[in-house]
Amino acid sequence: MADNTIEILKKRLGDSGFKKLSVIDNPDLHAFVAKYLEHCNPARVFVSDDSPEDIKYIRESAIKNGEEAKLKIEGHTVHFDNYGDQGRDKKNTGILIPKGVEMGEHIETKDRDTALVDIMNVLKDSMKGKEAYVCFFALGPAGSEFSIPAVQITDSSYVAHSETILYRPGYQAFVKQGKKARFFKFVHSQGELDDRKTCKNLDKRRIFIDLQEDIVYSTNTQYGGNTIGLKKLAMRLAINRGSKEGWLTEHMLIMGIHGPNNRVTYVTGAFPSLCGKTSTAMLDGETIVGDDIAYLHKKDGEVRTVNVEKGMFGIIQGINSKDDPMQWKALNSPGEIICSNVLVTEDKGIHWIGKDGEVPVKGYNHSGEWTKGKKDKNDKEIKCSHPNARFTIALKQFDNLDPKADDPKGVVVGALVYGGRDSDTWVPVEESFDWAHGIITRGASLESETTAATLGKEGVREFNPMSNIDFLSIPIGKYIQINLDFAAGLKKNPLIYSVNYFLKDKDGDFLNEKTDKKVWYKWIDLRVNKEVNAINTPTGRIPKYDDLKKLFKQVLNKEYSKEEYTRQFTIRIPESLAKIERIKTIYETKIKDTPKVLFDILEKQKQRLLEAQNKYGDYIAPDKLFTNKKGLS
Ligand code: OXD
Ligand code: MN
Repeated sequence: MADNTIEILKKRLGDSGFKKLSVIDNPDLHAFVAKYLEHCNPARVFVSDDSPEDIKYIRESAIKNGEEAKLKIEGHTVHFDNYGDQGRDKKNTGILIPKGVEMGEHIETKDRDTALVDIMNVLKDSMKGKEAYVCFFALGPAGSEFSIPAVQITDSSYVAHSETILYRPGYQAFVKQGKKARFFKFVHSQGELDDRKTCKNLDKRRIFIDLQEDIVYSTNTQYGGNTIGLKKLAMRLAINRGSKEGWLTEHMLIMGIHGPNNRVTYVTGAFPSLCGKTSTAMLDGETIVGDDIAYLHKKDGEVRTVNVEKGMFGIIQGINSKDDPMQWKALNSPGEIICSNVLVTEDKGIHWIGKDGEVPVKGYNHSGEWTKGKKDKNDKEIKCSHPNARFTIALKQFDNLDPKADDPKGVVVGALVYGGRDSDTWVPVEESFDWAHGIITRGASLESETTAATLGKEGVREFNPMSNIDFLSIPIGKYIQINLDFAAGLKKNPLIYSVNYFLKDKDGDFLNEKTDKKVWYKWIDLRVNKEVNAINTPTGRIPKYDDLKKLFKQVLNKEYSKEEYTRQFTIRIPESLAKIERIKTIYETKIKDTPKVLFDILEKQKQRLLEAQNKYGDYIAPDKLFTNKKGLS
């Protein structure tokens, strides 16, 4: 350790903290911690070595500091973010880039030199009078080649507490790896707090990602998506690192589908927010490995994946006893859970939009004291909870945790799934012809319709390739090329699917029940294991009626009629052609580095659709395509 680093650390950390940090033989780490503690100037510093006492200290500090309050159920606490700080702040989140580097118009960037001066100004003395926490985590399972060590400095006990639930401990990995650790670094300060312990200066929010130093800065915000460094902030660093090393960081769930004879087929799934990602990962009868972020590596000709996290920062809106039995059970049982931006009632119970039972008439929520019908200063009704209210919970609290969730080797990926909110184009489930076709026509063409809950106007299609657009730290064209190249050298490519849980009929009614998705995944398992044929369509391969009829009976004990099948799986030519045009235009006009193959694959799909339209008309029932064995793959 350099002399002045030792001096600063001794002064800032006290004996116990200094000892914990000195055990790690990594001068870069020491210099980083010293630099930001000196600059942010907290009154005290707590260094966690992941011992049960240290974790307990962090948890209790959150209550003592008033960032969390205890709820009626043992182990449950509530946290509030200031009004208007309940979501990812896209505008003030930026990748820092040196002059001359371009990321393209979909990626928010800031000039690196200017932003670093700015952030250092905002961070100066930002922790004054407060305690800072220095915590170590691993992004990925212990002892795994996939895993990346990470250090977080924060003055928020809520952030530190959340991370102990969501991420695996990392202190031992730092000790073991010493100088060799290639770690990510996070500095967060909530800045000044009001008397509700929420951020006072939201106008000074900054979330800056410095790819050059692998550091993310976050200030004047508390919402988890902006502050929990290891979540979406680390994702940007990891996408960038993976792009140089030949592996992928994806916004994907990982789940085990349980097929015949105790077989388990692992699939990953990418869905934009509020499109059924967590409910898919939590399908009953299947097992969960992760619900949000996956690292994918190639190993011995196979694709393997791990969950970067060990917990869930789940959306609580809509969780009810019928549709989400496992989450419902956890939310009603003792155990460690942080609920954020929900309604707290007088008896310290909680309520949220879509919970079973009557909405209480009053309580306390993200807007302060709340009564039914309360309006904000824009005359907008404030619901009992925020639509993006969350709960933070360790996956081990669920009965459906997959036994391989912590396997350092990861799990073998049988299929990748892409899904968005799409009322009129994609059929409920469809297989791509091959890897490149899947990456381009599913992943790179992913769109999702906005919901009333999240944005002003409902039903507007947003382009969101791989559901990763908000987290990219490399230009989109390059990202797509890396996805395409990923299949090189594989012995067996995972299959690629699209799913659509939101298809509607002409009257605007959903064509599927929420639970139907169980069947789509069982069919995917059968396909990956080559146990059923599928019908070739111009856009991919769809299930045969007889196979689905059997699965609906087996899985849901439901009689699935031919009429339902035909309505759901009709190929919609005008809508499919319109989608190709929309996607092509975006890549042609807005993305400078689009790989040429994207246009070739879309053009071929267009030609197949036009040919089919000529032959069969605008709407093609599956039966027309499946008249003999020739239509099968
Ligand atoms: C999340 C998100 O919080 O994608 O996972 O917004
Ligand atoms: Mn997410």
